Amino acid sequence: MTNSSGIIAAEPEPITLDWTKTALVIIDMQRDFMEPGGFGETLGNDVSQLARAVKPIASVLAAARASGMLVVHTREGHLPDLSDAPPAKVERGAPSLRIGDPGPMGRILIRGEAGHDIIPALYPLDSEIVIDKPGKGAFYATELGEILQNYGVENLLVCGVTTEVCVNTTVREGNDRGYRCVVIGDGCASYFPEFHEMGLKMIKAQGGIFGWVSDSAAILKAMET
Ligand code: C5J
Repeated sequence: MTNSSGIIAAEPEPITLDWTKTALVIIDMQRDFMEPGGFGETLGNDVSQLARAVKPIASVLAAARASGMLVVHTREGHLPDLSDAPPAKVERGAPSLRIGDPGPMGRILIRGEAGHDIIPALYPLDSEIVIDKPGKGAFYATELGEILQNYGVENLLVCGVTTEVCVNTTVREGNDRGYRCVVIGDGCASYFPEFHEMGLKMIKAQGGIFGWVSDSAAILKAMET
């Protein structure tokens, strides 16, 4: 282990990461998912379920900023003309408002609208990377892979919402691209607590088939040392 690395208590087993080759990836902590009146609520979800992830993420984000770790924020959303929103995504289900419809925080899940923005508690610094993604995975139709390659990143600390949708999809994409993905379990949340639980289990099962699962306290401890 070098001075720039740390051992993280994780499941299925501890993992040593070189911090200089690690990025913190915060998935979709947007008002559209976190607050009443946004995309998440239009689908019939109880958005208060997601609030529990904010403090753990804020603590790791503060440590990452203090240490100079690369920080990446993602936002799910679409262009105002919906040219990057497949009809199959827009038309499905029976939401109270559809993607692109006007809502209390602007047009639902549209880039540039208030609801599309990241919540104030986790707002990106100007120096941090913000990836706008049209899909659930952060690698699909974005520049994320190229940016991580340019920075020499090999490991991802992943957190955000929701556990079983955009966090899981991104971890699966990252795993297939060769990244060691360590999910910060208490820094993730779902509208469905049972999906959160199973979403984490799916990642760490079978010897860590998609990655590792840790928590904010363990990450902070490893970063201190
Ligand atoms: C969803 C996401 N749940 N960020 N998006 O539609 O997980």
